[in-house]
Amino acid sequence: MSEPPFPTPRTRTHCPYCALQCGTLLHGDRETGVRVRPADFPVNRGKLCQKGWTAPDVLTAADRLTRPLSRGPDGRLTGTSWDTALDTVAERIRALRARHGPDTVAVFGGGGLTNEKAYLLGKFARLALGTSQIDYNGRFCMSSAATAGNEAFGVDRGLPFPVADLRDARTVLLAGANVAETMPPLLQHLDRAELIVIDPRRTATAHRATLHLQPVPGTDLALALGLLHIAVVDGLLDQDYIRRRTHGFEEAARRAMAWWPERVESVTGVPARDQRAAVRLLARPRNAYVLTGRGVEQHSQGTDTAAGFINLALALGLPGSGRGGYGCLTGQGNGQGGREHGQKADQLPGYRSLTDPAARAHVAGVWGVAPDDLPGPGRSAYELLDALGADHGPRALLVFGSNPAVSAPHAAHVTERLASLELLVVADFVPSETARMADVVLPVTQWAEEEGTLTSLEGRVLRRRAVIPPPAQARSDLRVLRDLAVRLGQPPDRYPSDPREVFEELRAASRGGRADYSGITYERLDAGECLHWPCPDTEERHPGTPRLFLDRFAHPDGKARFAAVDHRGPAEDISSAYPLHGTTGRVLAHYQSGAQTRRVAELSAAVPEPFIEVHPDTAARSGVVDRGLARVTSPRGSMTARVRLDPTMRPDTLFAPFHFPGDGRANLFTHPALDPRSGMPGFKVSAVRLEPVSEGAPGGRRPARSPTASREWEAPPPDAPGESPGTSGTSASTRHAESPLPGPLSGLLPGPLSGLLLGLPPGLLFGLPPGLLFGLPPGPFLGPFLGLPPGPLPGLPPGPLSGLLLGLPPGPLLGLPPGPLSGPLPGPPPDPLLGPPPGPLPAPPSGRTTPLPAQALDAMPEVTP
Ligand SMILES: Nc1nc2c(c(=O)[nH]1)N[C@H]1C(S)=C(S)[C@@H](COP(=O)(O)OP(=O)(O)OC[C@H]3O[C@@H](n4cnc5c(=O)[nH]c(N)nc54)[C@H](O)[C@@H]3O)O[C@H]1N2
Ligand SMILES: Nc1nc2c(c(=O)[nH]1)N[C@H]1C(S)=C(S)[C@@H](COP(=O)(O)OP(=O)(O)OC[C@H]3O[C@@H](n4cnc5c(=O)[nH]c(N)nc54)[C@H](O)[C@@H]3O)O[C@H]1N2
Ligand code: SF4
Ligand SMILES: [Mo]
Repeated sequence: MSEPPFPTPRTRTHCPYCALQCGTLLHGDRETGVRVRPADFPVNRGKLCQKGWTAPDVLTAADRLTRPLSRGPDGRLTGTSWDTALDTVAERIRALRARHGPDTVAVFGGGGLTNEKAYLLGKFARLALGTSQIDYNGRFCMSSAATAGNEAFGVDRGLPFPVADLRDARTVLLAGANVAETMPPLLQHLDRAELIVIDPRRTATAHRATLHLQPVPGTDLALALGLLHIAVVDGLLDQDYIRRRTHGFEEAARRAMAWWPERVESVTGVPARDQRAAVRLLARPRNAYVLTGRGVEQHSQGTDTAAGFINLALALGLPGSGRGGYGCLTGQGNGQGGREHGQKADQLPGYRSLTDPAARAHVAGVWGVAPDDLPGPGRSAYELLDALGADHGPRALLVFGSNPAVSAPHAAHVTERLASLELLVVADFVPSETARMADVVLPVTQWAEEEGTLTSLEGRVLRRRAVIPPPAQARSDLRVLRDLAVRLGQPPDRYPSDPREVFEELRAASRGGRADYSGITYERLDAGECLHWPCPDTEERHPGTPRLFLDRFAHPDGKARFAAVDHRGPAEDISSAYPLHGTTGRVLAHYQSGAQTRRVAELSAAVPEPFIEVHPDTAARSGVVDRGLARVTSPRGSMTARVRLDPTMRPDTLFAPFHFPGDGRANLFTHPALDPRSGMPGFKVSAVRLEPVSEGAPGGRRPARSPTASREWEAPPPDAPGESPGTSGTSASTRHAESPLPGPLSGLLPGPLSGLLLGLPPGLLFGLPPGLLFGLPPGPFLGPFLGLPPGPLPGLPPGPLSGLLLGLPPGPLLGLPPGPLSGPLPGPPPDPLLGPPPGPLPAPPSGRTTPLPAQALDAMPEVTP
């Protein structure tokens, strides 16, 4: 790999975090620190969110991994040399394989890896390890929408149109997406449209909406069916489009006929009049977009739910019309490219299927092996984690780019499975909770220290560029894979460690596949070309495909497919023992498992600890108080965190972010029930109860130790002498599990919003005694209504409940700016609707100076190494 320029002028690259991949300009060096500016890139147009601004802080995290670590016979992780670390890993892999066969070694990848890394990881697993056991965290993220998209359109590209097209939308339906916190710069493209937001919580995004539908978690499919029902009955279909461009409408519509608005209201709690209003807003302009996020997808019926929303979009004639469409908001930095190049259990590069003989032959040809040398499909992510250390499951796991000890569902079980492994290897740049459990930890380079490509949520391939050299001992993931492969007897030239060389190979491997990158080169990208896949290598330079489906869908007959779906509800319903719906998601300040953002002072100060967001009445009924410690318990386990009261919450629902470790892990209560077709876990709904925890109680003050914990994590001093761990290995029993990080429950107040609300008796807000709303057992809200004809409903219809919530005037409480919860954008918020930031802007992070005016940005020379 060519040396990155050092010190550099300004280097044009992209934010390391989410799939929006905001354009940034970096400059600086290791001594003075890296500074970031937003670039005038089409998706972010000169804006960054709080995470983007502070991303350089992770480069210099105090506990950055700077040398390989290996667990010695005493159970401690200590510094070692690369040779020793890699020799140890290779030797133990060989020994395990000799005893148990190739599938005993598993690989877990991530949607944050560059295209080059994701590609090489898949190749490494299939050839160097010969294992079928590879999957990645995108299974937790994109798999349901991807499955639904492939079935409907014949191809899955999150947004089949550029983000900037949204500016011309008149209506945008955001189903289960909180973009104001998860992709704030995207809001700039939505400020002209009327927004419909479907979310059980009144999020910062819902605040901006013309219409907020606030369903019971896990009932979105019923809602989607209901919206289709209304479109049919009210004559709002695009009949001509349905006839010309689709198949399967009749069957889909037949099922929707059973979902009349009042029945939908009884199941979802969304008033019939709001359902009608939503369809009218969507159908009226014929320039509307239906976008789904994790809120509707992360369910055990997530694929069908995404399909339900695609059905609605098709019925209104939107996808491929050039003036509207359907899209899924892909999440991770390379969530799109990460699902195309072969780190998924059933997949080969170019979005090819591992079971398709022609695909196997093509990729085997590029790799110089026989098709039969490629293993078949393996387990999906949770199934893989669940099988670790079990009788027929893998005994070794290599993790690249994920922190499943925090982010996987049923986390206590997953942690136990990780602890039962004979060999756990984690490549990371920070000591994540998963890395702390490893036998060998490999320190790798970060975004601003490496070259590569990522594919953003709009299918555009982007260049990541190095601005500073990595710490002396850190190696790129590509180099690590190559070094390991060679030790496992592979020819070195099969594993190039130069990203450009890997990309050249990826081009060939993807040629002719659904995600065809063969016409894309580093040269074209570096020249500033805007290239969306598919971009085949044609004689005349192919311009890429910003908009898919304009003439035809990707099925052989060119037509889209309606899906025949029906609502079945979540895997687990509420009961008297677990009377609340527990849902999970994100806050602006933190990213995913928090491994990176919890290490950034500004972000950590914004949201220092986990919390449980709940309606004041629900809190009162549960005996918990604002800022008090409470426990959320499901049949799987409990998380502990402080309570935040929020009168806009559904009283039957609580919310917890999943960004925190230890006892504050929301995933201690989540359900591992998987969508049968995508393997997506139902992160977004579990049956739970809420209870107070006394401050002195075990687990009350600090996160409880995991049962397998044996030792504290002890970061070896960076210059500690290397210590040979030997190759005898450590038995699983001496490996420690995740050790507590400082601070999750350190007694800091959860934030200004709850403080503001504190002290208001619940009655004041709603003028109703809690009993009136809650005295009823949870049953009548759901089951009994299914299948009832429209008309007077027995028991208490949920209408009034949701009506009350939705009908609340946006008074002082609802009108509160989302800032305190979500953290302000640097600079004025993009829309006055959001209100001014709550106070002075947080101090800029160490490496950042005052943003430059836009003209200064234009003047910055671009560096293309
Ligand atoms: N700040 C921040 N931004 C991120 C990330 C991050 O970790 N932090 N991660 C990135 C990644 S990988 C992803 S996948 C995206 C995710 O982006 P989003 O999908 O926007 O994020 P979530 O907060 O997981 O879920 C969105 C909303 O779903 C709602 N929800 C919960 N249950 C239900 C339900 O049953 N039905 C409906 N309709 N809604 C429900 C939640 O209340 C939440 O507001 O964000 C990306 N951007
Ligand atoms: N309860 C609940 N759980 C959830 C979700 C939810 O909404 N609710 N959302 C799910 C979703 S959508 C997602 S995407 C997952 C994400 O959850 P995780 O897979 O845990 O994602 P991260 O926290 O981003 O973990 C990435 C890890 O890899 C490291 N890393 C980053 N880049 C690289 C790289 O290039 N190379 C290497 N070797 N390491 C790298 C980071 O430092 C970090 O430790 O969480 C899922 N879990
Ligand atoms: S929205 Fe924030 S996290 Fe996502 S790419 Fe932009 S700056 Fe980064
Ligand atoms: Mo995600």
